[in-house]
Amino acid sequence: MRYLSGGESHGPSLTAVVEGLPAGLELYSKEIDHQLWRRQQGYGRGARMAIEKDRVEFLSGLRFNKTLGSPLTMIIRNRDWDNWKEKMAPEGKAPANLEKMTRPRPGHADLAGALKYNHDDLRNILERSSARETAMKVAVGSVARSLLEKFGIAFFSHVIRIGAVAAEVETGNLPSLAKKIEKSPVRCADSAAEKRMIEEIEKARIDGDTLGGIIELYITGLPPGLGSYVQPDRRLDGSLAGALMSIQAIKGIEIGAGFRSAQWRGSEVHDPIIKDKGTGINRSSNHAGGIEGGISNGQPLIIRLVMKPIPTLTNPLPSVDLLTGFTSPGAVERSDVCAVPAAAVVAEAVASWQIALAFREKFAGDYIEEVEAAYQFYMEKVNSRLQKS
Ligand code: EPS
Repeated sequence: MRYLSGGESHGPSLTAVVEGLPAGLELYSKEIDHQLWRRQQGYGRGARMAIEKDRVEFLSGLRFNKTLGSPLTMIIRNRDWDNWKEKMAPEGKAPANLEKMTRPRPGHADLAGALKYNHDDLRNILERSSARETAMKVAVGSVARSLLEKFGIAFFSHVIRIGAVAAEVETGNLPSLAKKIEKSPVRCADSAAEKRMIEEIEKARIDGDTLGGIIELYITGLPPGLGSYVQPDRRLDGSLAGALMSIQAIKGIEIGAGFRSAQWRGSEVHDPIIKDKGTGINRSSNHAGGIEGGISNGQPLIIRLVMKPIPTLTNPLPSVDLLTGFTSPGAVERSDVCAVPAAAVVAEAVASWQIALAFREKFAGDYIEEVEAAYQFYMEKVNSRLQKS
């Protein structure tokens, strides 16, 4: 499977073409729209989210809610386009009063992008580097998720830190806390931490500043055997890390015990293989976070992501005006104070797509029944080898 997307933040729409889905997969726009809605939530978002009401439209590849096996084209219209038609017109001349953006924001793609593409208006960079693109990441990921959910794979996410405030929530409890997390404005099940996170965001807003944080993903129901050790680019941990790090503002990733593995001994890090009466051959812990040797091992996937604070500051850092050459504060654009809760939903979607790629590699097939048959054949073998009753 593969996909490409296009679209500027204040252009007419975001578009994606997804290829390689099995034919016969049921897809419903209302399910994708629900994921798009989840991404738009979260305390600390800016005024833009009051304008947008993201909805997907299918333009090809689907008939009577079933995929055809042909490219699936999806579009999400930008409501804000109404306010940008002249300034972002694909054709014609720039309006006479167009103000170019010439003061790059430290931490944003502005300066490096201007040098790379030789633009003198930084808007030509920020429009595509903007996290608006994550709306389509979520739509594409939701399609993948629809496929994986048929095979019992479930996705959970929560926020375990915003700025200085850390939450205390047991990762294994995420499925039972899912409802509470969905209702939390910061996707946090620890009520005391939630309150302090909201206070931190308010303080940052007053100071013209922004906040990052840490997201945790918990993915259950994966069969063992996705990914491979035989070539570096087939390792599931490598491909997940690459894809998740490509989400705007993500600066670090750890899988399972991650950075903590450095301070423990091998006997403390590795997960003993045990024989359990109920579940057959199993593990007594999951520090590996569900991946060993680049392959899913049948345990839940546990991934943590660090998001840096958003670079657009209403109290901006020093910069240089590329037009005049004089020192000048970085440009101020309407933006969010904190988008960590939204990034958690994006991370679920990106992980869905990446896992679906590995799933399709293992369980190929041009139509859904072919995929199901391959999955069942394999799982019967796996369950018998793991002595599961
Ligand atoms: C973003 C800046 C803001 C955010 C945007 C990401 O957009 P605007 O400049 O239009 O206010 O709202 O996020 C989204 C539009 C979105 O859908 O998440 C940026 O500079 O990255």
